[in-house]
Amino acid sequence: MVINEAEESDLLLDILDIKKNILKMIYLAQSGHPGGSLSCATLIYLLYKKIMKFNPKNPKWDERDIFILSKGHAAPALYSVLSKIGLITKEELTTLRKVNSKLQGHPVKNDQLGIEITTGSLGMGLSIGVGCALSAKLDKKKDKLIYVLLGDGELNEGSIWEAAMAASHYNLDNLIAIVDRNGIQSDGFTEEIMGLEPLANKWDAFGWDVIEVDGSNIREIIGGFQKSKKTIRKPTVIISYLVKGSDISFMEHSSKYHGRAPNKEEYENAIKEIEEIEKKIGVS
Ligand SMILES: Cc1ncc(C[n+]2csc(CCOP(=O)(O)OP(=O)(O)O)c2C)c(N)n1
Repeated sequence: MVINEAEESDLLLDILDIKKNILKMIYLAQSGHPGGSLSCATLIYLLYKKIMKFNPKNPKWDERDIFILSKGHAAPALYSVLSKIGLITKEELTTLRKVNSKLQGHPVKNDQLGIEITTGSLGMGLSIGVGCALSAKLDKKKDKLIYVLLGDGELNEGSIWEAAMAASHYNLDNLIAIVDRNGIQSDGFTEEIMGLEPLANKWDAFGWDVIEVDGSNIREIIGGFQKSKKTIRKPTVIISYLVKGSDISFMEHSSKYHGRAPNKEEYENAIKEIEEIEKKIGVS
């Protein structure tokens, strides 16, 4: 699948719109996780828009691929993408974290909205993904793929590595883990808190096929996902190098906005920064 320049611009503009909604939701709620939502927005959107078998008109379609947001605190990114593809209304987005809202701070399974799995307690998603992948194999659903998005800080959880062992033991080539390698967790840099490097070698040693991509490059991400579909008898991990708080200068490369909502001035400045990028790409 080759994308031309016009399509690339359209995708970039969609992603910027998704980022504006992430900021708006968290600003209105005055609570949430902007940094890690902004870093992974591109990955989630490309999965739904270009990669996964998924029909927004029938989110319960039995043959669909499954997306599990293991780093559940990035729920605003998932909700904004689901809104972009028509499953969540813009009004609903403004209810983030409100009492009785379907859009809680971490995803709660909801078949109508396309939210596959309840997550938020880090370290669970890959084990759930192993279960879904095994189940698809048992059901002889050869083309059903399971995608699990993990944070790099989340890799501190021992259960991730138990699941990693199981996935290669069972030759789960229908399981694709994606690591949001933004290098920062709640309170600082991953390499200072619990070093992960050499991360690619670790996954390789656990029996996984490893693909590394520049997560700011749409073509590279799509290429990585396409390559992952060709892996045989092994699970695949895509380590995606990303920027925490990406596209907002004062949020980038910092843990300050890991779990802190922007105030009014910060919110307005963040939106202005995105509008500037939109102008450069050529939004009318
Ligand atoms: C089991 C568990 N422990 C602690 C937390 C609190 N927590 C939420 S986000 C986070 C840091 C996650 O870092 P990372 O995976 O790198 O996320 P990202 O930078 O991609 O947002 C922590 C410790 C949690 N949600 N679950």
